[in-house]
Amino acid sequence: MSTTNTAANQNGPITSPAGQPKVGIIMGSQSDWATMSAAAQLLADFDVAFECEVVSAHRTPDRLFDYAKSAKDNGLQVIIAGAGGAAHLPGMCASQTPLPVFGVPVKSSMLSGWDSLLSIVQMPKGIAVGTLAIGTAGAYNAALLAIQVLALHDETIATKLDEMRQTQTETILASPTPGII
Ligand code: RP5
Repeated sequence: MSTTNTAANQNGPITSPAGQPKVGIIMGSQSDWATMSAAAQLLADFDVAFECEVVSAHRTPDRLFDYAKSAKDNGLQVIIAGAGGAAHLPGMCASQTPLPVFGVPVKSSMLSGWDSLLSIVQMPKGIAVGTLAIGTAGAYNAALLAIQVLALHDETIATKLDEMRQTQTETILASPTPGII
């Protein structure tokens, strides 16, 4: 399957850093990109190479199986899968790869993402999906977890992660009084 490491949304393209993609970001529809672009942006900010694909569990099942079965051999180390509604994508992907899969529930129009959350989080025992929060916070944190996994064996990423967390802490400590920035 051909993959891309540049994805575009209304805010412009997010281009992966050069090199072998380590993180695969898949989503069930183009409509999920508004949410999942938060994951791509954080990986780009951390200089972690990624690839992005629209892969639907129910509309393109063969494409999903091809992607998941070949992901490890293709050099990926983590997969982030976002979907909305009856969100089978993360679980079905996890069933076809030994790589860690982080699932992002996309906020749906009818049930505000409760459907997405419950269908991703309630994996029966035996196949694991790490489930994140609904929406862009979940997509961002999925990328953060992917970065934390990679940091176990990459000192450069680990150092950036430490710096990011330190900056976050200092930002709060610099303005601890509500309403006074
Ligand atoms: C799911 O159905 C996708 O993940 C998306 O969140 C939802 C709606 O898809 P579209 O109708 O916008 O293509 O498969």
